[in-house]
Amino acid sequence: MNMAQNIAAGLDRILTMEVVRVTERAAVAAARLRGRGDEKAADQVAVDAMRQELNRLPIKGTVVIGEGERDEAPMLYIGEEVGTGKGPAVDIALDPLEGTTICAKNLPNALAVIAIAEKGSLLFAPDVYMDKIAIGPGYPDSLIDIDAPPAENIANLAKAKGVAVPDITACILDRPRHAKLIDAVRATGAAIRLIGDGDVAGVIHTTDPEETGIDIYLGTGGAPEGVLAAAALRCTGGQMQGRLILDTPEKIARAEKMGISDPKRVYRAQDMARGDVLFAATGVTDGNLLGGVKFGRTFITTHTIVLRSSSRTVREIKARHQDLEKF
Ligand code: VTB
Repeated sequence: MNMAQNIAAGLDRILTMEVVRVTERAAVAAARLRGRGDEKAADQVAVDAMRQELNRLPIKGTVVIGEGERDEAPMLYIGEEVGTGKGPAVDIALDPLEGTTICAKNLPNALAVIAIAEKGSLLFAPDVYMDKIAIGPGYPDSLIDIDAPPAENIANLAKAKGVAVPDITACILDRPRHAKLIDAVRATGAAIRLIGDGDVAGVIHTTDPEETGIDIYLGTGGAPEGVLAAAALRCTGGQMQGRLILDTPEKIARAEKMGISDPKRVYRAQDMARGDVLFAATGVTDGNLLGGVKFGRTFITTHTIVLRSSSRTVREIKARHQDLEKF
């Protein structure tokens, strides 16, 4: 395939730049409510801001991972049509404020996040838990296995990285449900970074261990967040496996309605986000990869990462917004 065909086959390149405004705007809105202890308010302003900017994009977009079902989320609900309607038909996964509690407490790694993919290429994940494991790029395929004990995955990773097991750091959500997992990882001698929220960031951090200090992500978190993280990994490289936790007949039925026939299926990143994918995240609070929004006297700065799967380009955009009116 030559370059022109390659471009024609995927998403419009222009979108890579356009999409930055969407997460920037949501991040600025949420950042104004950092550290106020009000998760709901911060989320609400981020949703409003993201929706406004998204509706300016020249796309015929459908939200497939959003704020919830239509009856529970008034905006950016699953199935909502977004964009100007004039442009390519795309599916969208979004989280205007990933880490609402982090933002409310002003702790690291709250993000505004979006992934845009060709129509029909994102997993319709119900809002259930997903068991996840992820590592960064540059390792042999199938080095990790979601069904293997954590000790085995960590030993294999250490060997492939050429370091001792105690030099490996695993990122895990700090939840009582992870007590056994945490014990198992500690028994190996590896280090753990416990995070309060924000497992999209947690998974992405595995892709740049030198910068973030995180080699592997383990544990259960939201399934929608799993799809967003998978979209990012498709662009940066890295491996991820996820399995929906469908432990009640009600959840199995809900998943079935969304087209999931095998409740035990293990999804790799490339199964959750197929085809050409764009991913953007803007830091709301300061984090390991992205700086948070900074409010200056005469300008606002934002820090965004924009990724595209077909070219594997990783762009970091530090923007100085001087027209404060637009926010
Ligand atoms: C994670 C995390 C999110 O939900 O997916 C987590 O990334 C999982 O749910 O930031 P629990 O909080 O029930 O463990 C969040 O913490 C919030 O959406």
